[in-house]
Amino acid sequence: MKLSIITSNPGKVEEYRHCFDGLGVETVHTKIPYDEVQSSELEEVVGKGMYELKKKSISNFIIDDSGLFINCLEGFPGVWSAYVQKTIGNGGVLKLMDGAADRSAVFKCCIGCNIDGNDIIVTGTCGGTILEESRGTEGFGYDPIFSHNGTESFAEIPIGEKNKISHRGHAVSLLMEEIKKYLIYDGKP
Ligand code: ITT
Repeated sequence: MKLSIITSNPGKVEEYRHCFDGLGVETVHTKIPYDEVQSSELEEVVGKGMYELKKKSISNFIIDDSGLFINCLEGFPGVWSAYVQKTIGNGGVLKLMDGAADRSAVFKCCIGCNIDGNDIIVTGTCGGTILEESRGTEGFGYDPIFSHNGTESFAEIPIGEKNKISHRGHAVSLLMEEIKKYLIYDGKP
């Protein structure tokens, strides 16, 4: 099985490669621009993105819309995570949370997968907390300020460990369950 990972984000590509390597799925990184609609739902962004790509006759691919939802900021940056990371960055998010008692947050990853003419959309989550300061050099994006266990940040753990517990790792497990169902289904009623 071969899937194109369509994204502009090299951090995502590395995580998908690492996840899929052990699952017998070959991945190819492909950069194809497509319109990302403005929506408050990751699933809607992914659904419309898949539609755009299929209109261009592209098949057997994965797209990923993800984000960090911080409870005391009412889910911000959420679907605006990429823009917020590029503008105010982790330092800006920490400033917004200055003095916040509730530092809980959830990472979400919505995968849209087109495989042999079938569309699968799954969403993985990972709950945790926002640390008081940035820590670590691994990973990308919000990894230095997010901790799944309240002690180490995602940027302080190796990629293999992050994949075991992360929103993206969770989404890949859900996706593989769906793909397996479809592979054993022979089309007969
Ligand atoms: P593509 O749309 O091209 O895939 P992108 O970086 O713009 O790349 P998103 O629109 O899904 O991707 O933006 C989500 C942002 O959330 C991303 O840019 C990161 O800053 C952040 N993010 C997502 N997953 C993350 C993770 O596992 N660790 C840290 N930050 C993450």
